[in-house]
Amino acid sequence: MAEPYYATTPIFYVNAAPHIGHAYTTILVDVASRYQRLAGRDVRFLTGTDEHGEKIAKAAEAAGTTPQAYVDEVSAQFRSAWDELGIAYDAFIRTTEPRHQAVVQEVLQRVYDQGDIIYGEYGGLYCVKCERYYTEKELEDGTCPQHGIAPEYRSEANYFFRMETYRPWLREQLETNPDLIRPEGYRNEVLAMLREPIGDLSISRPKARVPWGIPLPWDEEHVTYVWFDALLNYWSDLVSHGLEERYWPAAEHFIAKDILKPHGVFWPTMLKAAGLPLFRHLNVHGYWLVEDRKMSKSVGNVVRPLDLVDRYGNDAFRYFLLRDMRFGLDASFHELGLAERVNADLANDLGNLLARTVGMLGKYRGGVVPAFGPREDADRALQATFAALPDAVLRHVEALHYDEALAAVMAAVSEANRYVSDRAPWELAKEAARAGELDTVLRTCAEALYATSVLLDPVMPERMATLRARLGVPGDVHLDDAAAWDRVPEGTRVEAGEALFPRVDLEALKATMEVGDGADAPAEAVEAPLPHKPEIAIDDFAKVELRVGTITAAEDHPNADRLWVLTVDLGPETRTVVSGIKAHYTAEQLVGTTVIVVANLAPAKLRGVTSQGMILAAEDAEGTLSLAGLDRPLAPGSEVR
Ligand code: ME8
Repeated sequence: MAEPYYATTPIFYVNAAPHIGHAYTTILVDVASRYQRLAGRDVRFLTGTDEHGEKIAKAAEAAGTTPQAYVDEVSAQFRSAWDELGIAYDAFIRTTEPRHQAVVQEVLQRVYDQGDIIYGEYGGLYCVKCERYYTEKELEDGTCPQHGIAPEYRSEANYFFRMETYRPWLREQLETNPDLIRPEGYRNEVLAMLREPIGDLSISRPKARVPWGIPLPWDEEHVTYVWFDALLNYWSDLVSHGLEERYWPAAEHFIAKDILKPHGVFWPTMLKAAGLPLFRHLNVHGYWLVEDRKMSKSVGNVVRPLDLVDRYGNDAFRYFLLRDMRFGLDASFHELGLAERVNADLANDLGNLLARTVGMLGKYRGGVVPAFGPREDADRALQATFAALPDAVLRHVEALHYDEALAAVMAAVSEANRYVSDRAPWELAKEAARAGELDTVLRTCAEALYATSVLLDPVMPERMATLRARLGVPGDVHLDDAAAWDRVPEGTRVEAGEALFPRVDLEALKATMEVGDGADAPAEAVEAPLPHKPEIAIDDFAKVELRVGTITAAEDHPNADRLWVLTVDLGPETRTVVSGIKAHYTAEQLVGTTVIVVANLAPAKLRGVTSQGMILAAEDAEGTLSLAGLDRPLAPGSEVR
């Protein structure tokens, strides 16, 4: 039987519609699952929604509806967003489902019966958005590090899970199994948390205050809704289908760093107390930042995934997210970066290989794939590059290096493009005696494209299926097909068509961004980057001759009120420079001032007076002008370098 693989996303809170961060984790797990399916493993992919609690109840109240009606609606929004993003999950769990609640109650009772849940009074600083207490030390400037808001002091009689008891055990687990939490930086963070007492975990609230939760089986006056409810989803879904033995040992959790403590500390200790084995890995990624800030509704920088899908297509969007984030680190989202990535990798490199291959097959072989002719070293070298990729890609994916997996495939696509240029099939086509070689080149290109379509299938399932259909070989694929080099057999008819990934018009995009930046920039938006001119080489800059000058006279321009006609002493020479700074400087202010002059500017007539150079000045956003000068006196004519 195929080796099992069980991958999970966090279950998302239903107090807001999904944004690019939720989409990222879910796409990531979709891609991870699809690679494992492609490699023949027995995959189960679970996602879902976290529906209980105080903030959900408040959101429902604000929406003027009941909690149940509210969570039904928002949970459905998540599901339909995942459908649009091509997420092939196997199971979707909602914490309000009876099948989940039954498992939570069963586990709670077990842990309670063995004495690991106690009743007590607790006072502390509570962040309602995180639904947990914080220690003073965890706060940043007195605020919750996730939400930047001050937690409120709360004191309540609740039930507590005796988490502290399991601290030594958990440290030992992390030491003997260094891979359990990865990348390593997050494992170290958890180890640091475990150096000091972790306290006991509050797991219930009085029903009278917060009814929206799961009743404790031994005390109907209290409900659980916090982490004891949410984390158990990973287990309850399996139990409700009788699949726990098959999949639990292969559990791979994917989360972002915001919920590291609940997953790295609460969850393993809960599992231990419940007598259950640990998951296989906790995989922790960084944040998508928008213009270097965390996304938030109040800043107004929330990026909606479906808007981007509308503009760029789902597969291109998925590709970008995985290619441009290094797992574990934060990444900054910018739409221009997305557009540039789509153009460079997909429209240019991959699009070019497809257009060339189909074009040449049409032109030289009537659109029909030939058998291989004689093969040379160059043909074998390209085949060898692709043959190594299925293993390499799977290794990268299993090590969470998604960006490197995609970079490796795209490097092979670039190599295929270079191969076409080097083998110059258009030259081979001129000589009848080289028809066999031409066959080899055309067939090699078709196989390279097919292999690419398999290797990128988990990331871009829809477009890669279209690519295979264009090559005349639709149908299911396995990762090994990428190395087979015989999947586009002789006689297959290829089809030309529209570009798989249309090129994005970057200039038009930049123009809309400029308009957009002014019109809907949120009040606290970060400043736009400088509008840089195109980069120049040092040699270009060296062409500009800048010299120190002293203004010796400033006269009115005969034909223009806003211009001064300046006489500038450059040492051995005197120049006349017409300058538009009259609104900023009087003649008295100017005469005797040291300035920087562009000395080799071609002379130009300005309203009838010839100007022999230009003086440099800076202007700020408010329109205040300041002449560029020197911080100590130098002789006129000295060169500025
Ligand atoms: O915490 N960048 O739900 P949640 C990347 N219900 N990923 C991001 C992100 C960003 N800027 N913002 C959010 C909860 N995410 C609990 C989880 S699990 C048993 C209970 C993703 O709706 C990322 O996966 O706040 C993060 O961990 C998750 O959304 C938090 O989702």
